[in-house]
Amino acid sequence: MSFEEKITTASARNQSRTVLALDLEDPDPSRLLTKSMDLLQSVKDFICAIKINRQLILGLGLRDVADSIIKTANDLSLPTIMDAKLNDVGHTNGFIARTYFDAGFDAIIASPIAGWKDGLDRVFEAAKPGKKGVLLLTYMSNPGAEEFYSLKADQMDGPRPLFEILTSRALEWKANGIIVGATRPKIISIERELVGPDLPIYSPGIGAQGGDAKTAVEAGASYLIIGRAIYASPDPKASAIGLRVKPEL
Ligand code: O7M
Repeated sequence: MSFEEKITTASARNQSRTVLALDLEDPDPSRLLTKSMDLLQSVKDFICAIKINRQLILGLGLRDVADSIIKTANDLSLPTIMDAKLNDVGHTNGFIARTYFDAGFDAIIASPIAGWKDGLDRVFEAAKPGKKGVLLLTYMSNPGAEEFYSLKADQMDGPRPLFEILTSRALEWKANGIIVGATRPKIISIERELVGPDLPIYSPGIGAQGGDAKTAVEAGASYLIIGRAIYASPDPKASAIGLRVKPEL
């Protein structure tokens, strides 16, 4: 199954749009692993994918993440997304993407700012043979993101904000989804207009960063990336249930 088939199937099965951001921290690797696995078991029926970022890879090492978390995710039929935010020249982008895909990740996150030629081209090349996914960051959730993503740049048809240009590139390059902060529902709706109904929009920034799950979905988000509102809650399972926004039938 491709990444897209896996996430749509899990979303329908668990009636959830939640991508769990597994961002737990602990200086002791074995405690970090236990906490991560416990969390996963308690929310597995209420999420549709798992996002892992570099802080977990730094804490546990890629091999341990592959042997424990990715293996468990596969057993639970939940796809895994590596939040690498790739943004380098082609050969290192390609190496990093291949390494994560070989370890078992179903999708990877990259920043489109590096451009196509000898930049993102290698990430898309690495994704192709195994039906892996590439998700591109087009507008971040933090307040400082406005400094750059809203800057206007001259195009053939006049000045356009950077985030709109990045979104057009995501379509052109056939990305499997774009990432737009849930803290910016207006931007989500503009991007939804630009990409049409089919390209998934992933929205982080729910709860701890001030975004609201239902508002983001109403604005056009397809999936919600949620971390602290679940794992830092006194009852992660109840929070995962409470934050669940069901996919349309
Ligand atoms: O729900 P939180 O705030 O605890 O965590 C949000 C997660 O989403 C965390 O894993 C961040 O790395 C990620 N994220 C953002 O918070 N904002 C962004 O603009 C982009 C991301 C992200 O997932 O980028 C790929």
